[in-house]
Amino acid sequence: MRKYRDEFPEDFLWGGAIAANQAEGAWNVDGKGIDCSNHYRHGFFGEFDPEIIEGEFYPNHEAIDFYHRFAEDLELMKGMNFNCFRTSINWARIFPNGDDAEPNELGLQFYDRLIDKLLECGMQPVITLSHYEIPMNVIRKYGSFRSREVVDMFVRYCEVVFNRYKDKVQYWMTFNEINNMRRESFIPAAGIIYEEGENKAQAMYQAAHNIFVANARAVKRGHEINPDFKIGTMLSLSNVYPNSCRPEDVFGSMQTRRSSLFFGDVMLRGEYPAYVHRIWHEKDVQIEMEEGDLEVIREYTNDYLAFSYYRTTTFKEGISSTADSGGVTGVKNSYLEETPWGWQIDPLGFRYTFNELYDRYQKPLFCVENGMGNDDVVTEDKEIHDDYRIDYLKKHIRAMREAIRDGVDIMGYTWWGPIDIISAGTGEMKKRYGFIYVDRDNEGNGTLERYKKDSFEVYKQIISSNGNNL
Ligand code: BGP
Repeated sequence: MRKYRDEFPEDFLWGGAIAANQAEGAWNVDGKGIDCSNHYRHGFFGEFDPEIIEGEFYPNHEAIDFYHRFAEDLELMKGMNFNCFRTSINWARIFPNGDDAEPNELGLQFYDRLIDKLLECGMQPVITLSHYEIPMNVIRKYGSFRSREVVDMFVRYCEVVFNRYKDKVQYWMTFNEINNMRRESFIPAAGIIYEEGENKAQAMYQAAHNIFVANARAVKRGHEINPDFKIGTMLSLSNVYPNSCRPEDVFGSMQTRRSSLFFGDVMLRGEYPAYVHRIWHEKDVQIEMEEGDLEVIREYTNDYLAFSYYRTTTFKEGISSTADSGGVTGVKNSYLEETPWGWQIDPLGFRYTFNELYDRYQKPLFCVENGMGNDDVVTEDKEIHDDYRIDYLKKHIRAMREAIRDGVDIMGYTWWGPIDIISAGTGEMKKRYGFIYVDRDNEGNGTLERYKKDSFEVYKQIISSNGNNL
């Protein structure tokens, strides 16, 4: 029987998280294929350019040049005592077109160097296999995960990297924030571009089914390759409260939440939840399944749930919610303050979310994204006094400790964007999350030099004290 736990476990994973497409740059070097993220000038909530326009500025084509500067950057992370670091392998570096006969050796060599450097710095690599980086050819030629062939391509890509890094990487996650695929305009989540007049729910749920099969098959192959692998799934789970005690608000907020948790329900519990059948019935959705699909989904569930949590919002009946990279955007909560980008800060919501998820899944939880985007000011002495970030950080870590005391099994915490990177949602550089400042602006000007912010030392102290110095 588990006993009361007052503190963070000794083997708690502390670190930071980035994504290849928001940091690496080097978008077309060493044999890399073009991936969907390369087609955005103003982030994933801006316009998707079907063709890359010559002469236009695409922020992630160079990003912060992590591709060439990772060694220096990881030394800085080591200076904060990170014992883990989350990044993605960009699928298009390994299989530039998705359907190539052989993997791209130069792409693999880049990740060899990166992973070796992580290990040398004492950090466990935590690898996302698909973080908004689907090769464009997979989208154009196959319609992405609408097609079963893409399931095979994805599993093959996983096998290649699982085999290559089987003795170096233990922590994996398949798809970043895959629940975002339910949003029509959010192409990078699953690579689905809708056709005029088609039944979108049909296309979305079919692609989701194919992704569930891909996820389960990746878990299966991963565990065959190394039984010690921990392979999670990853969802965007900033939370939503009822706006009032009006029953319609309460019921509607549950339904909104379910539209996200649906993905976890299938991948962590191994079954389609009962409520989905009504949705399929009402939206005229018929899922094509192959023999054995349901068995593989049932048998190969994920080892843990990774998730992002930035904020909460509220649901009010009659007012339609929208979304951005932080999750659902409903009606503002009058009890909460917000960041300059309007994301409402809610540490108790973090504790609430941990409890909610553990009650539902009873699997280890890993918060792999939490943080605040801010427009930092650099003084003449190149100092950045980011008290607001320190405050956010401490309050969320305190809330996480309370969740541990509540009995929730939490594996680790990786702050989103420990070094400033390109914003996923807006493509801005100005929306900074880092403890490390990068000298680059929204138009791509700057020296790319790195400076420590005040928060750098604070996070270092927190990690050194295993979450006690708060
Ligand atoms: C999540 C993504 C990240 C990340 C984060 C913050 O949706 O997984 O890639 O960027 O949101 O969003 P933004 O960069 O838009 O502030």
